[in-house]
Amino acid sequence: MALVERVFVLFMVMAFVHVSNAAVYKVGDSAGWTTIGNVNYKQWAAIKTFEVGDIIRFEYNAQFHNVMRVTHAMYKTCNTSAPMATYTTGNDSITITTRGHHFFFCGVPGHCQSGQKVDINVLRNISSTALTPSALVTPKSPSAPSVLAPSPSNAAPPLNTLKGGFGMLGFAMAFLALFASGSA
Ligand SMILES: [Cu+2]
Repeated sequence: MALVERVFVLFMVMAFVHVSNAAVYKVGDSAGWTTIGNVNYKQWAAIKTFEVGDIIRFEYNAQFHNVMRVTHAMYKTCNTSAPMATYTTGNDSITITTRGHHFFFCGVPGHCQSGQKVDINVLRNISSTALTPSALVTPKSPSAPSVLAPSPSNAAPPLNTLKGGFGMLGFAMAFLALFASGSA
């Protein structure tokens, strides 16, 4: 029961954090937006879970690079003839406002072809990100501290106990609802 309760509380906390925190992602991390070092922007984007509201920041030397937002067809062929938007400041923050793919590349000749292109994909199914297997597996450790015996790693015992109480109340009500519907 304590385990289920912990998973429930963890899930609630994750769900809360999930909707309230817009993230800022610097494209290429420390390397930035460049053709130097063969930064794998596809790999960079693949390990991130982008959300609507997130900010994508392109940092680069504006003498040598720029940022163009383009269609999928233009992205695939590195076609710079008709970008949907062009950014040239060297420090461009773009807020993602819709789900789906957002294609960007550098419009300087040859740069897109050499890999300076990135696809920011905001998944259309929100629940797929909240229900990652790791979130359900992590609390199964046998050394997980009990709510009744807070360990030093338990940073806020009163809050934890309070949340545990709410979780217990929720389960009690769910059980009562099940019982009531079953006997009707
Ligand atoms: Cu470039």
